[in-house]
Amino acid sequence: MITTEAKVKPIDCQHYIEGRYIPSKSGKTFENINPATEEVLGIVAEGGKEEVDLAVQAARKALKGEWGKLPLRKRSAILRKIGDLILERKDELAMLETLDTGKPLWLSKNVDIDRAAYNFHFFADYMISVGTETYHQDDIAIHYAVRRPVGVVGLINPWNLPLLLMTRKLAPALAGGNTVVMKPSEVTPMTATVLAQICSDAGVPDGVVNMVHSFGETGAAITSHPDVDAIAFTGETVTGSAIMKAAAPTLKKLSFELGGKNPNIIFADADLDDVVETTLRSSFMNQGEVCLCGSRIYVERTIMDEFLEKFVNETEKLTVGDPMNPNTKVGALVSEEHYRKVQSYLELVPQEGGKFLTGGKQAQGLEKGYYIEPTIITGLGKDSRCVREEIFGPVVTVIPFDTEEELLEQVNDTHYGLSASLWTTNIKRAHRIAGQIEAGMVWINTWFLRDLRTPFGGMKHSGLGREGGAHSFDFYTELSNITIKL
Ligand code: NAD
Ligand code: 6OD
Repeated sequence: MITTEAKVKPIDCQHYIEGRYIPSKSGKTFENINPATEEVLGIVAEGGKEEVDLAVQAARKALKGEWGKLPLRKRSAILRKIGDLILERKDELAMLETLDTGKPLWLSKNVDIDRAAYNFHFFADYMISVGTETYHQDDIAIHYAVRRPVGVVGLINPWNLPLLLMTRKLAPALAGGNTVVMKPSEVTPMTATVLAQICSDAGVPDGVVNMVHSFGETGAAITSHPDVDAIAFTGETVTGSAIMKAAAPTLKKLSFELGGKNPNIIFADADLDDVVETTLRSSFMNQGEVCLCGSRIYVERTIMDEFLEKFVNETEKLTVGDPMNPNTKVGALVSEEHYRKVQSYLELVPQEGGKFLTGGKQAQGLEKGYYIEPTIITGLGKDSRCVREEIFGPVVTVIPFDTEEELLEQVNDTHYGLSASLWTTNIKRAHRIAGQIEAGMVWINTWFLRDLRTPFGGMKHSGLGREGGAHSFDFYTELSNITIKL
């Protein structure tokens, strides 16, 4: 039995508009469920078009106010303070994130909340160091560019890394002088609700940060709103496509971080212990609910048996269960709906000719909650739905390969192109293969190693544009070129 005892009380969530928490005009609400226990955590205001209108109006008004005109150092200091306050409230935020998502508490603390704070600290530094282009055209003219805010930006986010991903957008948006309307996932509303208060406590003026809670239709009211200038979205590829359509009539600037079905490629000369240790994380961290997880594992045939023996053995040692237990490595999936989706893929495995080497079912001995055993599948062909579609759970397929040509053909035979990992000690091969993988990010002999200055994002159907450092800053600012005739 799960004994989830929160030292922090879960919270009811209201919208945050012009510096105040407010309920929906309609009075509508929905329940927020703890996926680890199936208990109701709290009540969430269900916003609609009316709340979106109010939030956009507030953001529009604040755009004309002091925010965008503040001296850079002052705005930077506010960003730094937001990061500091996130760290001060780390235990509380980590607890709320775990209650909402079902992920292990240690993971919320060490990955989600730490990174949320760092997103602000990073952009607080970045924004005061960044310059623009200047050209001296002989004795004819001097041209220089200035940066301006884009305007009102809609920030729409998924449930897997709620605060990490929201702050990855909010920090550069604020750094650029924009005002925002945030829409957290309806499945994980709590940390964004606290974040709004933290922004205010750090000195962000009322109306700069607004938030509406609700489902996809309300997200659509943001993406089609004529007074929203840009949309930064992370979520499913099909949702990205719907947003692009909705945003087209008003020609909004768009940034998309979408789905992935990432390859993890293991050559025979790799350090197998290192491979297995990292592959455990790249397969099952956050219950496999990370867009960067390597869910398609390709192993050179000569080491397939040795790799599988070690990988299965280590996978079976992973503790699945209570997210509050510090020994837990795999917590609960985020919701009943998502659990059913992952289960539906597991049911397909025997029909598609696959074999479970371990896992393949609900985790045993847990009466309540949405737990699935870490699952390793072999024997599936390249056209299997489990190999082609994003499952977004603790489920990986392992496929052998013989030649580089055959490997690359399979690796690139997907409309996704987010990330890849590549394991080999042959540097020439690493460079050769990495350059041919159709993915926005390729890790060699590692995974999930990030530097916020680097471009983050996917190609093909995995995204549009890049986040990180200059890339984020370019998205959240407009360049205006000024020419002085000499
Ligand atoms: P989702 O697309 O269902 O929902 C994401 C957000 O969009 C939610 O807030 C939702 O309410 C909102 N939304 C839904 N329909 C909408 C519409 N028509 N218009 C506007 N907003 C709408 O995604 P999810 O299930 O919450 O998250 C999982 C997905 O996110 C996976 O595909 C995963 O790969 C992807 N993801 C990608 C990255 C990345 O960086 N590339 C990071 C994390 C997650
Ligand atoms: O921004 C990051 O560093 C990061 N690791 C993001 C992961 C997103 C995928 O769900």
